[in-house]
Amino acid sequence: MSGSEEGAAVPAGQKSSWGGFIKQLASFNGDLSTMTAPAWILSTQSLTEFSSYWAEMPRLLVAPAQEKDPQKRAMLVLKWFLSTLKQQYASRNEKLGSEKKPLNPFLGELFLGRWDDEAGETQLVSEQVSHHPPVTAYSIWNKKHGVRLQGYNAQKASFGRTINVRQVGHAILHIDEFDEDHLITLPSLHIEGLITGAPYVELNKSSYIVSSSGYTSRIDYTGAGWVSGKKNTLAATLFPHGKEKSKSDVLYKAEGSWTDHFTIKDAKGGTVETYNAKKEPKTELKVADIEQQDPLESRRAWKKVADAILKADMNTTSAEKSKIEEHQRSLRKKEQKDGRDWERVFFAKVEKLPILEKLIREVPHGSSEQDQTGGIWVFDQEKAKNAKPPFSPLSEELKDGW
Ligand code: HC3
Repeated sequence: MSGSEEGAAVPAGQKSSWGGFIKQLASFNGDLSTMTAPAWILSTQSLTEFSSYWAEMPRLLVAPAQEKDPQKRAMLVLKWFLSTLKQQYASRNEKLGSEKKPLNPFLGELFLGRWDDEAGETQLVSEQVSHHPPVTAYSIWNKKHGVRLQGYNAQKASFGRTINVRQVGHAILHIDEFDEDHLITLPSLHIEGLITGAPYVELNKSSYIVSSSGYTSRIDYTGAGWVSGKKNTLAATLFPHGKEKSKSDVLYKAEGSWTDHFTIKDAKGGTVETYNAKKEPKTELKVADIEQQDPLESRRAWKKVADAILKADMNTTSAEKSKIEEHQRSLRKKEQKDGRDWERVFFAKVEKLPILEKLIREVPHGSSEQDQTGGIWVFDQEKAKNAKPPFSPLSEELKDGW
């Protein structure tokens, strides 16, 4: 049987459920958290974990902090961003053979971890700050290098030929040494391989990185169905603010593949950076043992569901999922009765974020879209300082209030 045949990758005996899933997508309402998929395509990983994909190579995240020239710094931020794409959008495919359906985080779900390597300690806090719409916020920081990445995201999906996903939200990389911010917008994506039963992500359209030092990068994504004919193709240009249309103002160009390799060239065409996604070593994320985790921490909260998925025990999977959902419903009812809202552990909602408002103006048609993410979410130092143990392994560090 050829790999491109309808349902070729669907396990034996599951073809009709897969066919039913595809048919049901035609009436899909756009809220990915309400999508029900066949059991064999369920992932044991919740979306709160996905925030870690931003920093699996901490040395690339902190590299811009060592560069004195703002133009080169912006180029290194572009290089780091492009290096995260494979982890974000193709790593599950590589590990599991296809893109599975992640667990829908519950309100207040946490995912905490740390990377230790030559870049020092890089820490991660990810929190589900909204359930309707589903929004995940995160903060990733490396104190030694004075670098912090903060962001939040939601997804708006639609179904045409396939599942199309527009990401709402943004990330901001702050570099202390230069008091500089880089606003990062998030690419759109769609799911390929639905027909064969081996779904994978392709990126499309464009995303931007806008620096407070005056530079913008525009990244264009194309896939197999385009002129290039190649999967996961990227082409980026870096230019001074407002010069997107002027070819002579391009300072750097990046070209290649986000799952294979790309090069960055300067205005004279000289190669200044190369990156090979297949060779670049990753640092393993350290997460506390499940027994030491807080009940709100993702892997502890979902353990019974994840164990049942791994055993392909669908009755237990849905029974354990229902327990979580019912508990959440009763919490919401109680909050409503008491006239209070769920207290987020690490993040707070703000009305305005001046740096976002300022930098987003450089993005064509850009806006904060805060109506679609339940507000603008920022890491709250005070909340983090007071976060009760055992939000390990971060608790001591968080108390520093950095
Ligand atoms: C669309 C997606 C959920 C959202 C995932 C996001 C956008 C989350 C934020 C991360 O930073 C980046 C990211 C990567 C992958 C995105 C997922 C790919 C597939 C998943 C759908 C909900 C699953 C669709 C079901 C199925 C069976 C076709 O895989």
